[in-house]
Amino acid sequence: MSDEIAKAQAAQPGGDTIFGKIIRKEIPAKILYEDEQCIAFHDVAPQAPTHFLVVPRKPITQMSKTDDGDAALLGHLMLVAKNCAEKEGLKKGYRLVVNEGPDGGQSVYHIHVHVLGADRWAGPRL
Ligand code: TR5
Repeated sequence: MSDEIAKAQAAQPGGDTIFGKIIRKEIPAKILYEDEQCIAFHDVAPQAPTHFLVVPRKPITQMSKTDDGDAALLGHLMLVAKNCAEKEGLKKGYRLVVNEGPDGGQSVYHIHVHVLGADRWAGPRL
């Protein structure tokens, strides 16, 4: 089993996460952008030449726990992802990914949008 899959299978929802510590500036991160609703920072283990995360300050654990009241926040995360991708110079495109639960490969239970640019696997996909 790959390290990433093992981490995802072992991860448990609930409690504070490493992203809470980054949001509170208790541990460092390469921050690209922040506002009153969210923060964007580079992934510590990039899966593409450009790989950053957009994370809401609200500690929603995962996509399956969102509801209609989160619609504006979720939309905001997407727009911040787009704006940061432009600032990072991803002119030829990028992927936005949200992993959900053990089978979705989620390892950190604080919802986040991955932004992957200049992905060597980019191309037609589902
Ligand atoms: O697997 P999911 O979708 O939950 O994504 C979690 C992501 O968080 C992975 O891509 C990790 O590489 C990333 N991650 C994990 C840590 C971390 C991080 N990104 C930035 N800074 C991090 N720190 C300081 N510590 C981590 N454990």
